Amino acid sequence: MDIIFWYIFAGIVACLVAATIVILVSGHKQRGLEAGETRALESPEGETPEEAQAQEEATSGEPIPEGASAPSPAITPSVETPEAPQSRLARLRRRLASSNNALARGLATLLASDKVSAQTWDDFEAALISSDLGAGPTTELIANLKNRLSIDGVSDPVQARDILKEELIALVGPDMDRSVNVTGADGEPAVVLVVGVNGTGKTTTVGKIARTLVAEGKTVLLGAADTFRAAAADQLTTWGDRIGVRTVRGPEAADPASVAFDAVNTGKTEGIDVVLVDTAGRLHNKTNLMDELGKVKRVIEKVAPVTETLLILDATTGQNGLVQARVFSDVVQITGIVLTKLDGSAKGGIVVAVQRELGVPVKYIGLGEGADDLAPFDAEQFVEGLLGQ
Ligand SMILES: Nc1nc2c(ncn2[C@@H]2O[C@H](COP(=O)(O)OP(=O)(O)OP(=O)(O)O)[C@@H](O)[C@H]2O)c(=O)[nH]1
Ligand SMILES: [Mg+2]
Repeated sequence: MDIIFWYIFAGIVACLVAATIVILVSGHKQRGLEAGETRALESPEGETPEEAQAQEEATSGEPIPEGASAPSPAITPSVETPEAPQSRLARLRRRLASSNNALARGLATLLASDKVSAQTWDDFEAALISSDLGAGPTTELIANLKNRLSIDGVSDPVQARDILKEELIALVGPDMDRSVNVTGADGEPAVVLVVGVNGTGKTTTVGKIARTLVAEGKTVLLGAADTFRAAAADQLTTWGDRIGVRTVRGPEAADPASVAFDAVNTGKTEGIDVVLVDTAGRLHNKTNLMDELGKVKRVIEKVAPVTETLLILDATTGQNGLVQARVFSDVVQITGIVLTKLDGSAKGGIVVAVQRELGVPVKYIGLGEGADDLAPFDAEQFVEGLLGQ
């Protein structure tokens, strides 16, 4: 009798355990199915749920715990909206008048003097020279100022400041054509080639220019023709990804000319407006590297003309930059200059010096490491920035 009771009891317990297992397993499957469906809805075409989860983790910065249900279907925007280029210099120009700015200091001393003596002029001249303005423009500016201040008999500091401002703007060249040619011929993309020595800010500038173009509603493609370091293509791709712009890249140590060719060719096939080509930093006195750069440009032009060749100069290198500028200009005809790092210890006079050296305008200035800290150059706003206005 006892044995029969225990048999029945064991049977009931076994049934209960089996039922519990069945319920648990089917509940788990159901949750997995729901999560999979939600991800499939949110994933772009062709993306696997695993890729989608990896992307979600990358976007949120937090891993999704295993087995947790999918987040609400609200789509988080992963693509940034860059700042419109027109407003940038107004926002950034205060960064020009740093305490290291010899030009601003010299002007302040001149304006603060009750009586402008020969010594004051000498000091001012020294300040202009040490602001990287260069000897020629310095002599010119001093002569014009002496002339105008004495002829007009100016003693009012506000009026004197206005005269200085006018003369500086004239030196910087308010009438130079600073437009960046980003319009390709019919059916061809515009091609912007970016060159310069190591570490001047080429890749960063390509990323920043891409943002200004996207803000203007243009379609953009990046070409990672710096195949020297694997990390260079990754760096560029990161800039592009932030604004939904694709990067064409080749295998490590690939021929940079062939990557540039592929990028421009892809741009042409896909009807892209502008292809921006980043190149490896190279010392201007390394002949083989400079030849390689010449080849990059020639090979691109088998597909479409290069509409803009921008030399990226680190403004903090001062007069040394001028030597680089000359050599680069000989190899690939430079059509515009980008002066980066003008927010640091750079001296604003370099703008005038480099334009005189190459006869080519400064088209953009870099004023910080932020993604939108690149501004189209404007002579008047630049001088106002130098004067701390
Ligand atoms: N403060 C400041 N830093 C800048 C500016 N532009 C670039 N940089 C910084 O300069 C450093 C070098 O920038 P990259 O863009 O990598 O320079 P690169 O010319 O591509 O370097 P290579 O490819 O190695 O020749 C980075 O730390 C940038 O953030 C600028 O306008 N202001
Ligand atoms: Mg680079």
